[in-house]
Amino acid sequence: MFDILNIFLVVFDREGDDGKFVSVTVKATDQGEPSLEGVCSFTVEITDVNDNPPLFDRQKYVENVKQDASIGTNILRVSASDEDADNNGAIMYSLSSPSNRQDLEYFEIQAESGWIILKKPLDVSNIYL
Ligand SMILES: [Ca+2]
Ligand SMILES: [Ca+2]
Repeated sequence: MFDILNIFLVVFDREGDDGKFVSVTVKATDQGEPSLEGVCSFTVEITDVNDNPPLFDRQKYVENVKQDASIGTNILRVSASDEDADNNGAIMYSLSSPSNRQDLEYFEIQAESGWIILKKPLDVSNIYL
């Protein structure tokens, strides 16, 4: 005689309350009178999927830079974190400016550290107000 096997479908959240490991106890019960039982347990390690985007510690960074700042000046450092593991949580920084591509000419960013560095002199004579 077989018991009906109930299967519960759950979605594990590795970065949430579930944690990296899930442990379950299995119980075997005989049909004797009185019935006896034995138990064992098994543990499943939840491997990571890339379900978290990098999050910056701020929505917007603002920094003052002197007009005569020299090329190579460290302007500011951005920082993002990602809860996923290994490559899923490894962050590379890059710059983009969809609205004004010329702005990109002034700066470069170190892909791993997040430091933004002055690449071209800031020439106020090019700024028309
Ligand atoms: Ca994940
Ligand atoms: Ca991620």
